[in-house]
Amino acid sequence: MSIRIGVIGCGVMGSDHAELLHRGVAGAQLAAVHDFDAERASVLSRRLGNPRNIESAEALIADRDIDGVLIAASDDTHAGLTLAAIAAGKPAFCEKPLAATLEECRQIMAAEIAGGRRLVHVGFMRRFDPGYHAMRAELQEGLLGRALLLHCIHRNKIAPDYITSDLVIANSAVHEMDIARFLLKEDHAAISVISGPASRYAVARQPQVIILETCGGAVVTVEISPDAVYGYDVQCELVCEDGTVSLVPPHVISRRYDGHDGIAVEEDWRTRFRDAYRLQLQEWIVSIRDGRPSRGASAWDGYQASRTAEAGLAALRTRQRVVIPAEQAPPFYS
Ligand code: ISE
Repeated sequence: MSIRIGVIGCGVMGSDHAELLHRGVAGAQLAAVHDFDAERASVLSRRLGNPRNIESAEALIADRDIDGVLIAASDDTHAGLTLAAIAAGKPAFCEKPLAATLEECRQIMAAEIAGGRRLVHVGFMRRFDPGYHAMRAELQEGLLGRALLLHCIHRNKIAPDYITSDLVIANSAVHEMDIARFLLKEDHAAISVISGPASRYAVARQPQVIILETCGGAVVTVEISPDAVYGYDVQCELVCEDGTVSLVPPHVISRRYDGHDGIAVEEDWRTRFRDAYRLQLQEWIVSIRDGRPSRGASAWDGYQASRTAEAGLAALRTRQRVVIPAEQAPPFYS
């Protein structure tokens, strides 16, 4: 029997997830959609096999014919909807960020713990990217020795107008904060941020260079350029005692055409991480079918990423190195 999913939020990310559930994920059924703009939900429903268009998010979560809830509505709704799914005893896939505040993240974890079941998956899709996966496995195998440094580059073509310097940290760099924890298996201990000059394409925000220090002593450098113009580009190199390992852009062809020889640069994260998004949803569906927690980012992971992002915002404002106090994961999450 298929796992029946209801998607809340039919914007760019919600539509992509809905489309994958409809066409690209085995064992899933796109059973319902909801958007505060009912017409937008109808258009999506018509395009994807006519799942029910349910009038409210609450009704969708409570619906007896929905097995799991995918939350891709605006960031400020994430906490309330995730808490409602937990209260209904249903698995919730929540797009990043888990919540708008750390207090809300804590409420979500408290609700999960009180219910005694891990129900929350946070949509940090890079954890399912085959490249990052292979890098982590390489480190685990131990051939390269201990990890010393991690260099991350994250460039958007041209970020949307609403992206401010704060959001460069909270919306974009948060992926690097999560993937660094995932690769190195160490929490962050401190963060520093230095702003570069604004590009002439977007004077209202600046590129940021971030330095993260991990609890184990590794150092992570992160460049976030929201307006790189030439395309979407994510790079990562892990420097270990005996060698390094890097991401290779996932392309199967190189083209010689019109005076150029090379591989195309992606437009945005939706194409660059297409496989990661699909594999992530596949794992979520299998976890629901098997009645176990998803192997993706947990509420604890979502909370840790948000803690580092919040410390990053303080570092951006004060131009000081900000210490992130150590917090032990509750046994429920280990
Ligand atoms: C966006 O919200 C994402 O999540 C993308 O993965 C990231 O690359 C982009 O910078 C963000 O704005």
